[in-house]
Amino acid sequence: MASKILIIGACGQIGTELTMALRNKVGNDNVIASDIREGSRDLMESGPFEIADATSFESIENLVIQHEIDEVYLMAAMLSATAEKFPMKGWELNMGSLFHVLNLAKEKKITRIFWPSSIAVFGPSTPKIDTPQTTVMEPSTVYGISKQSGERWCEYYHQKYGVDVRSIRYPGLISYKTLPGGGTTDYAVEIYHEALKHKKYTSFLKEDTELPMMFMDDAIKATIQLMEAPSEKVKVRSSYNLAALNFTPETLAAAIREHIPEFEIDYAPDFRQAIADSWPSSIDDAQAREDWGWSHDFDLEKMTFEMLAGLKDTYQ
Ligand code: AKB
Repeated sequence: MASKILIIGACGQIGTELTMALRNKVGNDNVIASDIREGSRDLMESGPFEIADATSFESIENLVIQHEIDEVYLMAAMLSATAEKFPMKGWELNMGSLFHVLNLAKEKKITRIFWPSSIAVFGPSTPKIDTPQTTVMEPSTVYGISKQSGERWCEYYHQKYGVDVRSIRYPGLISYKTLPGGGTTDYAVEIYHEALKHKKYTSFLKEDTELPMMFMDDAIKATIQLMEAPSEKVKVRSSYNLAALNFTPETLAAAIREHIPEFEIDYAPDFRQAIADSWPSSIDDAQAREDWGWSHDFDLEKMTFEMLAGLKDTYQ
């Protein structure tokens, strides 16, 4: 029998594309999408969907039992900018939901977990360039603190209880199918929409703020690759550094101008600038490349082409 997958937070930016990719791979009925709200029509119509609150152990456990779930992808999270506004809610969602799935795995009700971490685990005292897998980690945001604590708990549950939990420190993710919500790297998605809509964008980060980023297709590829890797190859049980490209608002605008020459950008940094300034500019992901063969496909030019092509119809 095919293994059954539950995606919690399936209607978010990553969850939507991950659900569709996994449904294509293992069959629509084997991937149960769940979220606190309904999502895109494709997602809702292509397979089973359940409304569930990630902070309720009972709702998650019920879904696991009812659908005989083996693997859980826990994609529900409050991102960096929103969690600064609602610290306790951010902590409760990000940590509470993780404990629920870790405890279900400890009780042997599920066999494998994917949980996303983030470059937000790093902080101002971390080396900024080519940030190593193992280094100083003193995150200065609520989101970063929750992700770093989560990583420690993942490793702990793996070592103490043998829980098969796997994780990636995602950089900023760029996609055209679903909008991100509440992150510091969201500007890199908004800019494409505004370039097509108004040929102008005001960035909430300064022109020279360099951050690690990745096109969504690469992030989905990495996630599935990590989950399919033989257990002995997954040597890091906190979370893997993962990298593809790094750019600033200025270089991204220049890449867009190759397609839309009249595109203009200006800058009005807000509270998200301080968050971005505390994060790395580039990441060393040698361990992911070595342990389970990760490699990325999209550079800035290829991603920009795909983003503009993918959004064109929406704004014509
Ligand atoms: C955010 O900006 O909060 C996220 C992240 C880097 O984890 N995109």
